[in-house]
Amino acid sequence: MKKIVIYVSALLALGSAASTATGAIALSNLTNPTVQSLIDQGSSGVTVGSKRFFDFTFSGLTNSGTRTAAMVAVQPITDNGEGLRFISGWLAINGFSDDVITYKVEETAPSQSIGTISLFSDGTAPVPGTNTFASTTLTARKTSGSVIANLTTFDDGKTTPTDTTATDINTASINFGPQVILTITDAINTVSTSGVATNSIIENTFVSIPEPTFGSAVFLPSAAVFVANFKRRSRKPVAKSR
Ligand SMILES: [Ca+2]
Repeated sequence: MKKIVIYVSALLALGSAASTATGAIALSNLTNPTVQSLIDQGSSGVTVGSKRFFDFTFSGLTNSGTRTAAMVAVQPITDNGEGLRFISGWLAINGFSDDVITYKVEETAPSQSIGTISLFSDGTAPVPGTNTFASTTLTARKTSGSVIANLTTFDDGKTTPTDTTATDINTASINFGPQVILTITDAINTVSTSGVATNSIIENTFVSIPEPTFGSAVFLPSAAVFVANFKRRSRKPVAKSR
């Protein structure tokens, strides 16, 4: 009995050591975090609820020079999922700003996996003009590198009386099969040739779903097909012998 207790507590210690070995810290514990703070966290990253965000990179370019990761503030999203809110003064006046943020997101909760991604942007063109718009594209890749999601927002500030230009879309979301780790690329663009385009908030939100287990509704239909096939196969020799 004593041996079992020691064994179990050793296992528990091992388990807790494994979960903290990454050194990830809660995003809410960082003071005034920026994308640079997240880059500094390296492969340890930060957590928002049960999601871990790590391996951040940043590149920023405008027509008048570069932008830095410290110019983009970060807040945790904890409503209707878990995610990151990027805040900055993206602006284009007869020019452009192109930022690219990449990172990895992992669902650390046991028996849970990411099944939905949502993208929000408040980008618009307060002074509409030819070829003047704010647009953000989120690409999610599996660990294999294959693209599982591609979401885009677009706003050129022209919606009335009828939106004769491209339709303004400020939110986009997609559902897919459960994924434990995803690589995310956010391309945040403002473009202007005659007006003014702005962007100040980008949100990436991830919703998890329970991982399918044997006997669950997800697996039952395929199990039924397997049994049916098995029955069919096992009947064949009988049919032959007739
Ligand atoms: Ca439009």
